Amino acid sequence: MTSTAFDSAALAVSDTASDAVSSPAVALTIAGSEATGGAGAQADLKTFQELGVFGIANLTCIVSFDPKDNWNHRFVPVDQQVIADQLEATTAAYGAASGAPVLDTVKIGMLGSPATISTVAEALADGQFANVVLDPVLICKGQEPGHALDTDQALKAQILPLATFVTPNHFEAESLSGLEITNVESLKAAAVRIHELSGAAVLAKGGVRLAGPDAVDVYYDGETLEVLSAPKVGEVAVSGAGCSLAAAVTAELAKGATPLEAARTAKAFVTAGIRNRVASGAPFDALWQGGPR
Ligand code: PXL
Repeated sequence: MTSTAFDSAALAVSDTASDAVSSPAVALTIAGSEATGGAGAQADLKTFQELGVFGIANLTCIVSFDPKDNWNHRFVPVDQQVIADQLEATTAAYGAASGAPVLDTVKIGMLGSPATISTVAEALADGQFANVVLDPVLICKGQEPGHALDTDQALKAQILPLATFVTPNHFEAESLSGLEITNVESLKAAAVRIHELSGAAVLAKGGVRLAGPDAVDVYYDGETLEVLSAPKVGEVAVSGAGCSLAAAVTAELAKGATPLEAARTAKAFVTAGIRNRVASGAPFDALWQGGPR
């Protein structure tokens, strides 16, 4: 038997030893499905599991890349009532009154339309969530630009004010801050500006978009400004890096870490996942959440 093979004998023993229920930290991702498994809800759930958190996904949309059309994104929204139903089921199962592990930490990934943004904002408004991690996925390759602009504006107006932690990439940080980002100094300025706008802790990602040997991210929470840096692994972005970073922050917050600790752990998790990435026939390799093992 290899070390990774499933050990059914050990399972049988532990089955009889205890039937106590488990109480892991729990976290919800409200996100889109990305069919190839690199990004979106799939990346979030894998990250939660690797970090010891019971993961829940409520789907907002289904994205299927189109290999016949330059890998543009085919985007299908989930019906608004179905999104609301998922949120209702989840918050009832893990609400404060449920007697179950309490769900107070949520990650928000791709919402994709103004209608979905309103549905999600409404569900978050009752304040169940102490930690709201927003990965402000602003544009989906192949989405119609007019539609994407409405979505950006709705996200800024309705979801950003609810966030306690925001993880913009280079493009999203420019869009949210209104600043041009060309180096670490301007990335810092953008992180400060986004904190001022939102009140949230900010982890602004330079990734491979800034020149230099290191992948640099900037953390700012109103008091602490910290540059998180790791040697770049190649110069090409890896699918799922942004989703997994925000998901790792979410998992750590669900377990009780401070925002700064969560940011540091997430950076290390993603760096190891990129080093051990999975080759894909799509234009980007995919981050491997098992990499840190
Ligand atoms: O990486 C951003 C992202 C998030 N969520 C979904 C996606 C993508 C990118 O493809 O498809 C569902």
